[in-house]
Amino acid sequence: MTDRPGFSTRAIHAGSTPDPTTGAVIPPIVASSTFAQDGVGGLRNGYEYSRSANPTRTALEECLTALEGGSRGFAFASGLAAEDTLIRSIAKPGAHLVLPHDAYGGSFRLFSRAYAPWGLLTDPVDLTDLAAVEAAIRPGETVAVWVETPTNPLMSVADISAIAEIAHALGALVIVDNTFASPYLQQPLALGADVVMHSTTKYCGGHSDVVGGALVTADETLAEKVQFHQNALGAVAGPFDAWLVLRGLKTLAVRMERHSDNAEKVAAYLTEHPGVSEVYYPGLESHAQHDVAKRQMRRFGGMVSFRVRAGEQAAVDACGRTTVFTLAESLGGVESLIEHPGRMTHASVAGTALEVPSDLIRLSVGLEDAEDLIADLDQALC
Ligand code: P1T
Repeated sequence: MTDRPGFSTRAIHAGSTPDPTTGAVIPPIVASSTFAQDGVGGLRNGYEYSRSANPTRTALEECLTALEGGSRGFAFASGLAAEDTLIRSIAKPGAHLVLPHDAYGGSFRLFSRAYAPWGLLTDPVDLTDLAAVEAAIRPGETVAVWVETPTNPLMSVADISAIAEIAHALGALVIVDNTFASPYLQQPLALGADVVMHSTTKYCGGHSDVVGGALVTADETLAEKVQFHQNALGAVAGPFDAWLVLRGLKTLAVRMERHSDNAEKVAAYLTEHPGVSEVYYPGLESHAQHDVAKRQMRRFGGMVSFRVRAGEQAAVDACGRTTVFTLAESLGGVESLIEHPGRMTHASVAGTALEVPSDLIRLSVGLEDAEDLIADLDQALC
């Protein structure tokens, strides 16, 4: 291999060297909860107990680290478990966090409600407004700016390097939820972020058959804190789940290219549709942060949101009429999904600053033939 192998070479080989005893090309699913010691404390390759470390999870963690270009990676039982572990690694009760005003509803619920007894303070801010980001950071109190870009479901794009510059000058870390872009389309650590977070349930896994999460840190100081908390809190990815995500990562680059091809076509179709009032896709020149997206993303991914002129009930009805798009929450799998964020994924933020428009529909554009996807939308949006 060259000194700096390309993305797909890393995705296929990092963490996956053939098994030394059997030659198995694919890392085995090591289901063992515990590991024999050669005398007390005589660990073999550092393995002691599977909450602390497990060989299948290590394979995934090494691959994630290589793909995000970080110092160390950590795999969790879900995206929210990764977020929870990270917050407890960097914050104390009473700490302050700047959040995107259109973040994933579950992240908002975690920070604003599950952490309520902790007194974690949160300020939802429009991260596309850099002056607002700067004004929201409280030096000495703000532990981090939580960036999600593109955001779920409104697809706004935050300028990661500009936010990193502002946050670091004021002593705050920058965390990027890279779930929508995936490591193939966007590399937050290279843009100055301190930690990348993923719901690996989505594009990393890629087949809607696993729930998982990940963190990749830029430096060792943070990595040690996360490692301590990963073991102390215990919300780790199980070996079979880790194996599924690792398998998914091997095809991430080709999948993201096809997701992007299809989503570009679907977004172009929707912009021409008379019943559609607005399309949110960073690849469109009309997108408010298209220039930032072009600078920091390789392509624009598979997520497209749009609003229908006829209002909430029309949006709900359209979601029930598709036959190729499946009506379901989640995203990032090979199959296309459609959902109504206001009543589904973002129902928990109704009545807050994060409430989404009621006439909004979100698409996770999959890998089917683009013509079939467009024909399906065409009959559903009648
Ligand atoms: O579901 P989980 O693996 O715990 O990940 C949470 C999460 C975090 N960040 C983003 C940007 C997400 O989209 C999610 C999960 N989102 C959905 C389930 C959804 O349908 O939007």
